[in-house]
Amino acid sequence: MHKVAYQDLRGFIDLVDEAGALRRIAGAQAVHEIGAITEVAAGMAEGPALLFDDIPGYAKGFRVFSNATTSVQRAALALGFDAQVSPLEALQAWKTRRDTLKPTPPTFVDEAPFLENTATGDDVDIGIYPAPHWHKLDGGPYIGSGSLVITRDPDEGWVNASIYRVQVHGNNRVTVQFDHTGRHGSMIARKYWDRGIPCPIAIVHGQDPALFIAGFEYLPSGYSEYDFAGAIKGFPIDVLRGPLTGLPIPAGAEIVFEGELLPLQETSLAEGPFGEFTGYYAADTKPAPVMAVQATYHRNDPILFGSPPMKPPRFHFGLPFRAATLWSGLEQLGVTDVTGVWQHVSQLMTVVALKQRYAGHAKRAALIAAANSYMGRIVVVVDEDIDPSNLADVMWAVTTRCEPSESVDIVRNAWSSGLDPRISPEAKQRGLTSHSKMIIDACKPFDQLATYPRTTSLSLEEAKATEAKWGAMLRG
Ligand SMILES: Cc1cc2nc3c(=O)[nH]c(=O)nc-3n(C[C@H](O)[C@H](O)[C@H](O)COP(=O)(O)O)c2cc1C
Ligand SMILES: [Mn+2]
Repeated sequence: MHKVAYQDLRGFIDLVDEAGALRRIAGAQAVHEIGAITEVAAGMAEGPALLFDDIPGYAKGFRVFSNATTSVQRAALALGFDAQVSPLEALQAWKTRRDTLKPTPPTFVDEAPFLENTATGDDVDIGIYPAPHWHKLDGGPYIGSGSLVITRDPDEGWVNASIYRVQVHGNNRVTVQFDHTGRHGSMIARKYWDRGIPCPIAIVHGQDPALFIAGFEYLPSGYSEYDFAGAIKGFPIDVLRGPLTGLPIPAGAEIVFEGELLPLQETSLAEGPFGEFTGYYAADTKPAPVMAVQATYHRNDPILFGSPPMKPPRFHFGLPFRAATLWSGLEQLGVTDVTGVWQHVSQLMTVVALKQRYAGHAKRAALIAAANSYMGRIVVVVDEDIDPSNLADVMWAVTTRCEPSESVDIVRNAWSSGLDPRISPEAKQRGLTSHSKMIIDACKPFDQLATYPRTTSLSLEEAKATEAKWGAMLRG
């Protein structure tokens, strides 16, 4: 069975360090500076992961880790893949494995390092943790930008563990922000609130990247992210029953909050604004449910996991996991000969590569991709000689195989969201958060396949073979 080479976040950081991709930074301020450095590093080609220490105003050893999986290499490492394969090969390997993953339930254990430091009741002070102000206009410090929020369905008993942002509002108060009421965390909380009781909740600030990836996946209700993360790792996640809530908490967690998410109808705080993954602010503040933090736990010298949204193409994951899901979806719907799917600009542009078999094949794939591209305005289809992960190649196809007057379609009133900066405030007010999508058919016209001017370029296979034989010499 496929296994990853790390147990917990620290194990992953060690692997990143061994790969030469970790930078230790001392003295950066929690207000805007950690965020600024994270953004600049994420904008570099294969930019490094960052471990901040000696943060002014906080105890030495209380660290922040950012850009965990922002590079292709580290996203592949998180999945336990050979970092040497090409980005598209890594995504294809993930697609294939994801299709056959066996849910792997967690194992309960009795000890966890996070019990090294505990505080309850009046002793709770979340101000000891270096929660960054990530972007300049953010409404406050966010201790949770990539934190795992754990709740249990009161009727069915299954445990949800997903990523929702967490803003600090005081010594023992945070808010949890659900983008919409269909989030499992929101649906579960509402079941408690409808009975007039608060929802027991645990938040982990510092989990391993398998849990981070699982927490981002669209899983069906009832499918615990713990089981998915165990499947990614190839072995079960060790969990400890939370002393206060009884919720399963990853034993390898760095910082843990336990408490109650108070009924939104009774208590709320103004949440945000917070910089979004589009590179813009979406709204001013909105009322969000409040967690009363009743207990905190942390390992000695805890590491706060941070994954702020940043201006594209910077993204939480160097491999576009949702493109893999779309790729397998195309196959399941019977679209043959798809040679690759990728998303650029932080998921806002989707590219499908395929070998055309029949007239309309490319458009069939493009329409499915368009329908499933959340907030994405541009969908491009290219032939099989184009690597969809290579934006320069994709644009070469667009500029040499697409005739705009014939090859572009606009699909109106399609799936976007209130985060879309281009939708007018009036439309959003009316609940109209759809936009249009441009489909660019950058494939050679089907009836010209045999006669299209031949390319001067090496095929993908030839380029790969040449790289294998001569690459070391070229790199010097
Ligand atoms: C770094 C990061 C931050 C996120 N922040 C939020 C958030 O604040 N609110 C939200 O509803 N979804 C957020 N998401 C998206 C959800 O985690 C994602 O859609 C997940 O599949 C939801 O899980 P669920 O179906 O269990 O609710 C974030 C994802 C990532 C990777
Ligand atoms: Mn879920």
